[in-house]
Amino acid sequence: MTNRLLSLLAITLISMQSIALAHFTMTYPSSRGFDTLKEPLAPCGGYDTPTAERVQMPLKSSFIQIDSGHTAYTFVVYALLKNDPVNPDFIPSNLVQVAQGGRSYPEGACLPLTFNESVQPNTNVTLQVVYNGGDGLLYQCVDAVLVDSAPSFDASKCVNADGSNEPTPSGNQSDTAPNQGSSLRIAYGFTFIIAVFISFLLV
Ligand SMILES: *[C@@H]1O[C@H](CO)[C@@H](O)[C@H](O)[C@H]1NC(C)=O
Ligand SMILES: *[C@@H]1O[C@H](CO)[C@@H](O)[C@H](O)[C@H]1NC(C)=O
Ligand SMILES: *[C@@H]1O[C@H](CO)[C@@H](O)[C@H](O)[C@H]1NC(C)=O
Ligand SMILES: [Cu+2]
Repeated sequence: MTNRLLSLLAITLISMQSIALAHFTMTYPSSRGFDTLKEPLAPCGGYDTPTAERVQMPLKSSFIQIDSGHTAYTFVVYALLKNDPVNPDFIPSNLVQVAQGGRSYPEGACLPLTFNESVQPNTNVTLQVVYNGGDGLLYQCVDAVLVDSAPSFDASKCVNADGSNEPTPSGNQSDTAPNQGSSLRIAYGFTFIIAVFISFLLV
């Protein structure tokens, strides 16, 4: 009976650990696809094929909304201006950085994108989010078309879980990130050690 209880506790702790490893999801617009285990695979988290239908995104005041499982992270968003990109196209010489920064709170975050003047309306673009929450680089992509007017694009989806309502310009806010990141990692590590210890007791 005690053993059952202990193993239940160990399983619970281990599954909590997996939830903590949920990394991040692209919530708006939806990414090509999400798979926790494949998210570390460049360039697009295991989803190598552009979607048949491209989502309309505005050239100005554009953004990507993500849901972060990590409390602290940095990110870079790249644009690849190509109609049917394949994996070898995702090389530095083809990628233009359209956002960069860091956040020190989990869950919803609005990542504003800045396209330069030379990008014309109706340009096909694949946006690649590269996210670093401290457990390796993670990738998500969305295939879009940049337009002057995007009535289907819902600006109200741009929400920051820390309550800040402005899409922070693509600045560098990573200053406070490292401390919180490491304390979070220590907490996860501690949970893991306890789980392993309980499992050991059962042997
Ligand atoms: C502007 O963006 C285009 C495509 O995104 C890129 O090819 C070009 O180098 C950029 N120009 C500048 C000045 O950054
Ligand atoms: C953009 O891609 C779509 C298919 O997703 C294609 O039909 C369209 O011709 C492309 N636009 C340009 C400007 O090449
Ligand atoms: C971000 O800010 C930190 C601290 O101010 C600085 O050391 C770092 O170079 C900046 N990174 C980028 C990419 O600008
Ligand atoms: Cu993670």
